[in-house]
Amino acid sequence: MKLYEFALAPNPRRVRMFIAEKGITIPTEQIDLRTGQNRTPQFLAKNPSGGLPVLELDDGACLAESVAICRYLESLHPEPRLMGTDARDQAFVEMWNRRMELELFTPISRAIQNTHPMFKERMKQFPDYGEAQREAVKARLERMDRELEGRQFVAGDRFTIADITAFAAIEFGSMMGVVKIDPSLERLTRWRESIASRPSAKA
Ligand SMILES: N[C@@H](CCC(=O)N[C@@H](CS)C(=O)NCC(=O)O)C(=O)O
Repeated sequence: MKLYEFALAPNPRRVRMFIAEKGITIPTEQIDLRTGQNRTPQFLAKNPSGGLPVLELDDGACLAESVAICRYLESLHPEPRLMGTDARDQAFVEMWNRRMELELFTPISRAIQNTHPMFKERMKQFPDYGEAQREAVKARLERMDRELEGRQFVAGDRFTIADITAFAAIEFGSMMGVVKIDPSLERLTRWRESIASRPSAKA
């Protein structure tokens, strides 16, 4: 197996964290998004969408989409369970992971893509839309602070893929100047510190 990824990008970071939490090792190859290495014919043959990460299996098949990769690794290496235990738990973890993807990761990405100078040359930007997404991120983080009342992690009392998704989004958003967590959001601050202290956060 080989993981194609890029150290600075948030989706590859999700998979790296997942792998680190599993305690497994998978060889990696860096694909530099800044120089368009993901748009070469060789890479598009692996993933026509051009996105990272991609997990190349031993038979040459290429699996894209971060959650699909995590799902596959969870099946191969079930412990620790990061995508839920029984049917009920798995469904709730998925619910939270999708919320973190759709309601946090996506608006953070949209805000960055539409306002950050780094994307100016790469795509048509709509700054007003970017600003609106920034506001949506702020509101979602405030809601997340309320959701964390009485629970240690996003999906309850166990660390799951939903924490990984939220953490990767928030750290990327902070690095790119779109996320700033107000210290008054104490539960969110506590959660973020606790995830940041996990060895997998260094992955
Ligand atoms: N839905 C995909 C998104 C993959 C994606 O968009 N990755 C970004 C990096 S975080 C990327 O490769 N962007 C470059 C591009 O699409 O050209 C996933 O979950 O893996």
